[in-house]
Amino acid sequence: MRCRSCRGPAIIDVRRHNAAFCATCFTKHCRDQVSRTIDSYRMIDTGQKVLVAVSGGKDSVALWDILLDLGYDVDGLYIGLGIGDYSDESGRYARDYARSRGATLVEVALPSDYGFDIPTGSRAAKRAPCSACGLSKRHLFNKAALDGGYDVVATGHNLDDEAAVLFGNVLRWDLAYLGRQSPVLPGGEGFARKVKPLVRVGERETAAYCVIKGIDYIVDECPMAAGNRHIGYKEALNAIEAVSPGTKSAFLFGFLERVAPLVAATAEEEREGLHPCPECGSPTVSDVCAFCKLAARAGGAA
Ligand code: Q46
Ligand code: ZN
Repeated sequence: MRCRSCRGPAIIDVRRHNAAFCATCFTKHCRDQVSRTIDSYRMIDTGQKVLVAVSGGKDSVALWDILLDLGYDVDGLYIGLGIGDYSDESGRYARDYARSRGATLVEVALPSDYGFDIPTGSRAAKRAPCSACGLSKRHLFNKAALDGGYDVVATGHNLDDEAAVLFGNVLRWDLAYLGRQSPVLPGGEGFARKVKPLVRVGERETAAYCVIKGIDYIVDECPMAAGNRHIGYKEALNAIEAVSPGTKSAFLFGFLERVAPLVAATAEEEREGLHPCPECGSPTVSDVCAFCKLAARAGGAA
């Protein structure tokens, strides 16, 4: 196996690109994929401040690393979700990485800042843990970005994540979610722009990137992920990808190019019904926003 770029001995193959790379050319390839994604979706304008949501996992630390190497003005944001040892450990990885690069890590903790954690919140609100967690993270990413004067929030969603989300939305023909599925969600009244610069990079590649660059990350899965539908969708897509490399990427990018423009109007309509939450000021379509409702049910305070 020879490196596609320098013809030296390769250490990793990327079957969907029908290519193999040596360590140096592979990290460059990852950076190039991210740079190309940022440019083609106009994710970050010159001089803009970026806040990258860092969980301590491979995707988010790899993204932070790549954005720093590309020269962006980027700080990290770690959210303590109060998921026992998993949260303690993941926070440590995020802090260690920040220290290793002399980078700034903004921290927010649900238990100490809002008086509840994800296990309690999900039980109190009778929501699946990942649903309570997802809505809390969205709220807190946005709030941290607005409070800190950041223009853009970047998350580490990779190709496998986005293809699995798309697969789930298609299986249910959920047009509202399909309309919102984009690598870039525009900013606006009460919203920071949200971007996913890793959509062209696969999960196996972010792991390899971290290993090659000597970046430590939390390997354990979140204990609350068990039974999560998302995992089943990923496995189904992996089975297809194994026999037909490139399918995952064709599925996602075919949707983004050809179908997303047709369903975008559904998301637009939703945005028009937004007004500030009377409790916290975040944009919402209901009387009180989902995060404030969750915090109230869990006995905390937004
Ligand atoms: S942290 Fe939260 Fe994930 Fe854990 S509870 Fe689910 S959504 S699995 S990325
Ligand atoms: Zn609110």
